[in-house]
Amino acid sequence: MSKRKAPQESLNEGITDFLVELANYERNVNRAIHKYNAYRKAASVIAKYPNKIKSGTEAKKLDGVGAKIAEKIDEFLTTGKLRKLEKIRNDDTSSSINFLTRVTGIGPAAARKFYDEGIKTLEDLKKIEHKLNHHQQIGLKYFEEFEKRIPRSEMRQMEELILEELEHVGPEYIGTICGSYRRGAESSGDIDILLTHPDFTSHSEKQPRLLHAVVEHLESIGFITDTLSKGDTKFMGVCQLKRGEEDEKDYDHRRIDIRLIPKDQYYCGVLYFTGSDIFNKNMRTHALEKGFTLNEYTIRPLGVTGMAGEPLQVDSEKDIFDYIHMKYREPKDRSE
Ligand code: DCT
Ligand code: MG
Repeated sequence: MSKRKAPQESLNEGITDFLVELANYERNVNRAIHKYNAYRKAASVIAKYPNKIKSGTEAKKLDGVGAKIAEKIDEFLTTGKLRKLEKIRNDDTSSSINFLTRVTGIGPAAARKFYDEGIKTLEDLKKIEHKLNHHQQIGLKYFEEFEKRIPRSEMRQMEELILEELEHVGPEYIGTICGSYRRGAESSGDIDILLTHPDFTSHSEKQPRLLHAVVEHLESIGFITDTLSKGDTKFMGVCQLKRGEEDEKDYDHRRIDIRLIPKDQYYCGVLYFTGSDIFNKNMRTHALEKGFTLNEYTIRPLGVTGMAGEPLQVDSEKDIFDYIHMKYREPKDRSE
């Protein structure tokens, strides 16, 4: 999961920017995930709105924009700023905690703890490096590089390399680069790869070798440079493209997640990890309305008592849309 979302370009950029800033504040400082979701949702519907918003009342007609957000939009449109945000930006606690959470491995709770210990800046973190866990140390080491979004052209090169190397590890592997890249984004925050293999299903034994063989191979060719965590089905780490002869400088280190998914759950996984997160939420809600429960693993019918039944067979993403009577949406049309 990437930390820095691409700014949403739209006619109403001023509004969507302040909503995203408020969202991050609620998540990182107050740990109020519902408020975070509400601001993100409002930002996302406003980003898609084709007109320049002239008042809170106009914005309030959109699904996901309530009275309180409408009020803030009015304040922003009339004064050009938001007192709440000015306060947050000037508040030492909020700005420090918000900053610390930009380091991968530091979540809202750890950020609060560091802040309480007087650790507020990158320099402070460097001084107590020995007290950080391995994940946080790597986050610190590559802080500047991880802040940069990955251009689509570089994502394409990595996709080509990964899929080719996968073939070398075993011709039966199936791999998909999901996340914002699959949705066609011009830049991505990280690389989200899903893998499956016909030998691995939800009924078979665990097969960590299937994942580890791929990781070890990508390490051996120097593509994977660091490991943040490595489990039976999920690898989190760092990768870097090798500089070619025509390249003027080295490529940046990038965050990479690789997940091994049972074959029968692959398309639920691909759907989920393609996102966006807001699209997923809306699709889950739609599924519930149609009497199904959908998550990153399975889609199951809900009985009259609300109990979930056995997982339905899924052989493509489209199968999932079909079950819940939703018109198929190409990845590029899944921003919400
Ligand atoms: N996801 C989700 N809910 C979350 C987090 C993630 O449904 N709370 C899914 C949807 C996207 C996918 O996982 C990958 O997550 P990210 O990498 O955070 O999102 P992204 O769309 O790939 O964006 P970015 O370009 O910033 O990586
Ligand atoms: Mg991503």
